[in-house]
Amino acid sequence: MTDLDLVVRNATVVTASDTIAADVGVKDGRIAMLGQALPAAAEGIDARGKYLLPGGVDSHVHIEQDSTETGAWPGTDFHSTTVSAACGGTTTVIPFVRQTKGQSLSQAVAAYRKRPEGKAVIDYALHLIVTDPTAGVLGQELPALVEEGYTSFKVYMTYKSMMLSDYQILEVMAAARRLGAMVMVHAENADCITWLTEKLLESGRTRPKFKGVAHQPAIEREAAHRAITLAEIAAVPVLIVHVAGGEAAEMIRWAQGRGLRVLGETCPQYLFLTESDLDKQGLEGAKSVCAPPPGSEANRQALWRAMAGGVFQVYSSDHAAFRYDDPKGKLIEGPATPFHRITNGVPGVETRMPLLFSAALEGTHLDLNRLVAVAATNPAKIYGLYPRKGTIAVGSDADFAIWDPGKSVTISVGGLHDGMDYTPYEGIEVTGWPELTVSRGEIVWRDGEFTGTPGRGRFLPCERPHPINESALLDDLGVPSE
Ligand code: DUC
Ligand code: ZN
Repeated sequence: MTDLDLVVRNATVVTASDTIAADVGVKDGRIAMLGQALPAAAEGIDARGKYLLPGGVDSHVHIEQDSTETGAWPGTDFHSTTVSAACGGTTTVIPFVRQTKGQSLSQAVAAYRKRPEGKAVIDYALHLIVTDPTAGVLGQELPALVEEGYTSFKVYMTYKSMMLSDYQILEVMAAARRLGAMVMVHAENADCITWLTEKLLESGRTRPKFKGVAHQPAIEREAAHRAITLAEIAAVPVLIVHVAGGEAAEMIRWAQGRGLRVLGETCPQYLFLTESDLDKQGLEGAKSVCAPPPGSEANRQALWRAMAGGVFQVYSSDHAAFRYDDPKGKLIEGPATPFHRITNGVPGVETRMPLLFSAALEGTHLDLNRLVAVAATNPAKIYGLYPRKGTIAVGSDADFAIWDPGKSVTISVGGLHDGMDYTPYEGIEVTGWPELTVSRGEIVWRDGEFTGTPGRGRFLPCERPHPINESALLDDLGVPSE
């Protein structure tokens, strides 16, 4: 008789650093043993010929959040999105609490915290979107919220209802520095987008493909460089989210080369889609409209090189799922919707890991260890969830997926679980798919069946990601002490 609840035998266990043949023993929701020939357990699984990876940490997802631009409402909720995540090998998601201008951030948190209740099937943490950095928010609310486990602040450089001035971004960054929180930046130049959009519309260019012109790579490049500069001045680490352009990636590489703590995140829509997806028949291109949008094939190759070269630390889905055939979805003005009124965002929480797993098996730009790093371990570290989440180690939560590298799947909306009416990855063939997902020791997805109960997912308070030694940072930047 043993006290293990679950043992997975003969797996090829992949972490961010190692690939080992091992058994994994689970007790009370945590990994209790790693080794060879582990004792029997209440349940045993043979994973010979399969990979066992940490459950993915998708650190950029939008759930039950309207579009500030079009007012669209997602076609999915906390239940369908987290089921979908688990079926794709992800066991932690980090959505956003968004403050509206004039609103108390703490009230926004209290209201949003109700949304996952009774619905989430995997664990979740929350980022804060700061749209109104008043003295009260900076001086009282953020310090209290950091103590409660909300340790990452996102700011926008675009979108009228959310964007901050450079001055305000510096204020948020300074607060993050004082509090040891992480700053995430959506980097696009708002005025450039507005000006180009006006010119395009004046000349009758309204089709989805013009989204790519209105958000051309220089717009992200300029803003990424500005965000890096602001973070340098505020002496704080910064993460540039959803990097779409090779040019912005160059800015990040440049900053990293100077020793600045600048991190980069990219997403499947930029590694697997291009501007040709925006230019499909009729309004089909709307299915790939997001901001920033996917770019040229040469741009896509540049992003893969940046992934191979270590520029990106995080690979997230930026899942923002608005239905195509729905008056409250992508095409808010129906068949006549011009590109700038198409709701931004693509679904991708379930396909994120399989797309990159397949690429990692090919091995051209990354291997499975690097996949684990960017899709699980790094986000867990950056957002203060490590080592509880993001790795396979004794004491960590038993969050993992068993991947069958022999399984070929043609991605199709019918095979996904997010409740959406399309996937932008329709028809892409991938090798490998999770056949089983375990969340805190419980099998929630096995052989095509989801078995987790709604509401079992728990809120994860985050630790401070980067305890910052302010004087050391200033020394790094060459600031004299007197
Ligand atoms: N862009 C955003 O800024 N947010 C959600 C979706 C998107 O495409
Ligand atoms: Zn986003």
